[in-house]
Amino acid sequence: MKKIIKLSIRTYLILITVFSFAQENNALELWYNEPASNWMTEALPIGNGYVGAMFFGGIQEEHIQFSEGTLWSGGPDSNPDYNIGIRKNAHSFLPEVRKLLKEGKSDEADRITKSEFTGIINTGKQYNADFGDYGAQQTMGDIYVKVGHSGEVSNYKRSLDIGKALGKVEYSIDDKNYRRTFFGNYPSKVMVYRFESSVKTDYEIRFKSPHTKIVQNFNDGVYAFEGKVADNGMPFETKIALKLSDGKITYKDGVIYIKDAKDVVLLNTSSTAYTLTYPTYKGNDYKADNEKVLQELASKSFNDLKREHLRDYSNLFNRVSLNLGKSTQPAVPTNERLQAYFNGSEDAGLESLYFQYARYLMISASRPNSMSMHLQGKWNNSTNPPWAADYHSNINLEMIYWPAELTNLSECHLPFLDFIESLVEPGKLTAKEFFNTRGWMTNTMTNAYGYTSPGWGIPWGFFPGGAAWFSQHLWDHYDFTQDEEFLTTRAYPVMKEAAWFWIDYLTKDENGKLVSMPSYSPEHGGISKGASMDHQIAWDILNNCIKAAEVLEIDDAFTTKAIQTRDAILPPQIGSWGQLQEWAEDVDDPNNKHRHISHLFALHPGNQISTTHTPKLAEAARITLNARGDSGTGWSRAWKLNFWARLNDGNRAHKMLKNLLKPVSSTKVEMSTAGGTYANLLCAHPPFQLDGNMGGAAGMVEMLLQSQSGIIDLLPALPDVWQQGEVKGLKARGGFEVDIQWQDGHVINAKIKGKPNQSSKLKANKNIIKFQLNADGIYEFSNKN
Ligand code: FUC
Repeated sequence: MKKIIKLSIRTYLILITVFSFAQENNALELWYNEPASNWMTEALPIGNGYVGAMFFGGIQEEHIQFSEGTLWSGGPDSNPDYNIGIRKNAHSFLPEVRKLLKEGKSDEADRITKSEFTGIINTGKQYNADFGDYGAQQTMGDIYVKVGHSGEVSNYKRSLDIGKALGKVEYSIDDKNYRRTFFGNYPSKVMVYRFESSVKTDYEIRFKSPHTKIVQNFNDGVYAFEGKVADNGMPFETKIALKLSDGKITYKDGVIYIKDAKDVVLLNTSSTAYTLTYPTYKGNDYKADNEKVLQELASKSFNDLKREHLRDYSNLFNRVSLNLGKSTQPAVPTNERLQAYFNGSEDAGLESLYFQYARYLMISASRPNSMSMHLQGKWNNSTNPPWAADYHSNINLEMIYWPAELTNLSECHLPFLDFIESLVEPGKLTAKEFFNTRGWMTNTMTNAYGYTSPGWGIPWGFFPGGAAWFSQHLWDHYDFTQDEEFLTTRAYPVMKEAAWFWIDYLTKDENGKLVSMPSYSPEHGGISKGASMDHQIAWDILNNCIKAAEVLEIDDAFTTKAIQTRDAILPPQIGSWGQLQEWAEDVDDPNNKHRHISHLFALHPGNQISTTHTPKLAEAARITLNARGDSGTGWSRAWKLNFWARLNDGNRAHKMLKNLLKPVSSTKVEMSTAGGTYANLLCAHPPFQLDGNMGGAAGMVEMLLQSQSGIIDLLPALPDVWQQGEVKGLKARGGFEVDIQWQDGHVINAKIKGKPNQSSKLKANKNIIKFQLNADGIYEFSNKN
């Protein structure tokens, strides 16, 4: 009796939902009226930190693809000679190349450097265009759920509520209603997929994996697949535990058959033998992991898991809210909304949805003890994804983590910070053997197996700035959290080693200035004697080490050396057409539209150039940005948005946001101007790369709040279209949390939270104000002050 009542209430609720979508105005929802037909552009991402999954919402068959972040091909077990790409004494050519560069013979220097690095892949073997032993991030597999129903479908809706991190598929067939609910639960380490129907329904469930099968079985309602990656034997296991309200389960030849069930829940847990430990990178007891997860799940119902998930998710997500004013919020599917926005309809609601989506993606893909996000976050459906879905250090990985501290998701930064630490040991070998220096370094491409060499793909594989740029994130984590323990035990030691590399690598030019030689401005130009980005990155790491030493009250020989070196680095140069020079030589082409604008690092994410302290350099940066134009790949548009915000040009930054939100459907690799956003709001390089989503959100913060110069600057780059609005919970350096409310482009109220009695400066409506937090750690600014 009780059960019948419950079911009819549920049916009633389903009906209400089904008939109310058209009017529903959930500001934090992506929704569509068709199933996804393309993984990259339309399927919707969910995740539990460890696993990233995409669901399609097919009516006759649901397709859920998933990947676990630690599953990689390549590495030491793919080849017994694997030694993370280190070639002994590979630096012997450096003196000759330096001499040639000093003599101005850059063509010859370019030829020698390229030929010395070419052909050095992990094993010292010939460069292998198929990635060789470098490896790639791997999909784990796909779950297909066939639903036994037929008839005409009405009221179809596929949605993702990013306020709750719940994916949904709802539709009716005749008078029968169907609903699926999908989410990733981080505390219980499980992916949850529920299929409900108002009538008894049959299902067929299959798991498919591109990897080698070791064992597949079904016991006590739990399906298990144990497999391994072909080239390195990396084992993994995925388990699907079934919980049914009613009905009957049978299993045959890899297929689970369910008969007559109204409520079916799949609990999917996955683990691999990978560990983030150089040099072996394995040893995790993946089966014990899964067993433990399932044991703990035994006593939890779907509702328990959902409650636990909502508590965990809201704790992070609800820290920040954003309202950009005037929102038309048209009741059309998100793909149409994106198109309408691009065609010119004002939709501040879409902009804040895009901002919060980045936070959703980060919470779903980067949680303590999970693997660092890669080029696609945690979402990868391939064994051979674009750029191996690896860790690129010359913009991409850093950009992927830009919003972590800014948007109050400090914990989500940790997987990247762990990853950085894991690169120090192999990175020391690379520094020693390739560049004859102390310290650690890493080049353009890095993988899960400590690959830090310059040899994979020349010349673009060569980028000595990787480690120092990564280390900026360690400093930032301290700067935003004020966690001194972290600074002492984790950040500073790694930062210092990254700085040592630069102290040794920089050499004097003919004027006695320190330059990077040989150097290569990311993916642009030839080998040179002074890529500005290198100088700016070296300046940044040394400067951060000096600041860290001040905090920690360390004043040793290293600090002295760091100060001397920082101050002798060739500073950013202004060239003949007023531009900021990309190289030590004044050779920039004003017609060049290259996507990388590496030499503006000092403006963002660096802090060496600003409109207030170095207005001439800021002006040169502006000239460079104008010359490079407002197009580019996805991430390139996002970076330009951040640059314009740092130049205090809100309207131009907003224009870049619009350009980033250009609807794109192509999934092919395009290197110059085809960037934008897919229907599922993932960033299109193209193909899909998460950097643009994250860089876009970070840029929106830079428009509303900046703190890099020691002042909490409110609304530093507010565009005309955001005349009123409110943001709550953003973070500023110094450990402050900031709420801002504005009207007619002016700050009306602001609230700053931090440690009791902490003091700092704030800039609001062009005035700089010194403030001190009260005994409760609060300071309130109001326009009347
Ligand atoms: C860098 C960029 C490319 C792409 C790749 C993953 O090489 O230059 O545009 O984003 O990373």
